[in-house]
Amino acid sequence: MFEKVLIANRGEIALRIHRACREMGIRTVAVHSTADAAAMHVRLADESVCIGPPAARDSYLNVAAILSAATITGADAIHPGLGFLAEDADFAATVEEHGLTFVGPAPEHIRLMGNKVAAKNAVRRLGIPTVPGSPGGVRDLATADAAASTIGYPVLIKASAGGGGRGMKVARDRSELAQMLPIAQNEASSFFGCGEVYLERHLERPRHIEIQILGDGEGAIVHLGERDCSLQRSHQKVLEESPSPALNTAERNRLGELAVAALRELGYKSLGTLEFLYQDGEFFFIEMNTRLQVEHPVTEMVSGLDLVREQLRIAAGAPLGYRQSDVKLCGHAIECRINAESPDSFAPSPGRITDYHAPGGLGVRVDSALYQGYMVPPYYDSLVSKLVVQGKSRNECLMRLRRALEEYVIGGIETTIPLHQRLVGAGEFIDGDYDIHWLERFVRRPG
Ligand code: MV4
Repeated sequence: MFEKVLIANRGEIALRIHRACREMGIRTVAVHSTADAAAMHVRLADESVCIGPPAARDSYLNVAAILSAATITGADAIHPGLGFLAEDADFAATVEEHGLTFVGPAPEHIRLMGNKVAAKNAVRRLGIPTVPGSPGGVRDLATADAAASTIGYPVLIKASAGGGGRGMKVARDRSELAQMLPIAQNEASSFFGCGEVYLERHLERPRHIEIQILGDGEGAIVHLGERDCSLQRSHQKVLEESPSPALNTAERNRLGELAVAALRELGYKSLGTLEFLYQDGEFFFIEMNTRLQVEHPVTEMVSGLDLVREQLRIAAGAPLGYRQSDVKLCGHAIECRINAESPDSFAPSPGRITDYHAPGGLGVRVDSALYQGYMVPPYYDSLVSKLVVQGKSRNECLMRLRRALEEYVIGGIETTIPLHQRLVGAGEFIDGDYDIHWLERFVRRPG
């Protein structure tokens, strides 16, 4: 096992990784920007190195500074966390070239899944249903319109190097396609540094269901059930749950078995998530994430596995050590993402935490790097806490979640706790009756 791991991240996820390392007897190195000198991940780590000024490009994305920090502290592995460098195949390769271990998949798998067209074609060949779309990138209107006619309008124009929904455009007919294609191409090059776009049939009201995979790259690979991530606004997930209220055991097993077979064939190593749109009883693959995800705790709560420990074990060359039949998914878990934002306008609300009291009790988990007196900096993602609740049934989970949300005190800044309090009382949410568009309308309803 590693002796020392450098955590190339910040906030709650850096703390989460630190905790797994601690339990495994691994020493930790925190890296931080000047804005994060007093952050909890820095305070708890065995060692810390300041890697630059507040702007992420100069600190958490500064590859040279991070590698220097790893070298001077004698770390033997780098955990990238999520966001920042977690899905940068070049970074993963550079880490390995420096004789360090990258805690994550092989660089070639990160690279493959980073190109959305290549990813779709690869998984389709491995037996996974994908959204009908153009066979490759589309450059000009003639190619695009021919593809759209085969697919059937409305179509969605997506960036090949994209993901997360930025720059997507809907076209309902040829004239909208003519109008939107150049806009989408321009946005793709400015957002992602690659102007290639592709087309997909636009699914109008799907759910977003993703399946968690864990493999050792040597043939041992399991799925850990799904997460329903349909509750989002502006392409930011707000609440995730497992299992999905929309799936039955047969559907879950079918999807899990397809995903496992495909990734075994690929020789996939480490954690990974296959994202699907689910509509009218059918699954369509859209993208794969090759990293630990924000919402991993809901899977941990139903599976009983520590996903970061598993990631570290596998990166260190250990075999998975269990089979699908050993994986037992129990009960129900829900995660509420708590952001430092106005619950009404969603305007960022950085500032000093004046009061802090986290909920506790049976089945309640809080992943947060907040503490009383901490200053939430304005430079980064506004996620400040994840409240994760588990119960034997979805109803028990909801009862516990309402109670935990009532107990949670975060004073001095605005947070989205009041939005979650409203959400857990909404009839459609209680019934599990929602798609990817439902929350956008709900947040505009008068409270
Ligand atoms: C789609 C779609 C409808 N049809 N693809 C948005 C994020 C990116 N990962 C994929 N996204 C979508 N792709 C087809 N063919 C609708 C979305 C989408 C969405 C997906 C998941 C969760 C929330 C969403 C919100 C708006 C649009």
